Amino acid sequence: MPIKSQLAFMIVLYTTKFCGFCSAAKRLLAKKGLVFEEIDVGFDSAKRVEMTQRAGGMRTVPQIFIHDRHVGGYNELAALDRDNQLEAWLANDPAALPSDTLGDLSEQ
Ligand SMILES: N[C@@H](CCC(=O)N[C@@H](CS)C(=O)NCC(=O)O)C(=O)O
Repeated sequence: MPIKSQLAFMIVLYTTKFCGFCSAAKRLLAKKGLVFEEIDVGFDSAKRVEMTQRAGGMRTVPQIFIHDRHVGGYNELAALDRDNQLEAWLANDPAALPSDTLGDLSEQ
């Protein structure tokens, strides 16, 4: 079995190439030294359907998951970071606040 398929990634990002919000999300995670699995849905319609279903109908990229829990896009990830909730999500803390309750996400 390839090594990659034995790894369970804590953070999964569905992305496309040439996507500024995807680059911003990857930059934020990389700056924190966090590793993630990236699933490019640009030319993979099955993966795009999988993304949309997992993301509750959201179709924009990126769509981000931590421990299989839906974060949202870059704005929601940035809100988790800004409001010091990212660590709780990474620790899979049930008390972690839902990303859509944080701040005014439209101001990112
Ligand atoms: N608020 C979203 C914006 C994401 C977004 O607009 N992504 C663009 C690509 S960079 C996209 O998916 N555009 C296609 C569309 O809107 O259907 C986020 O923070 O991730």
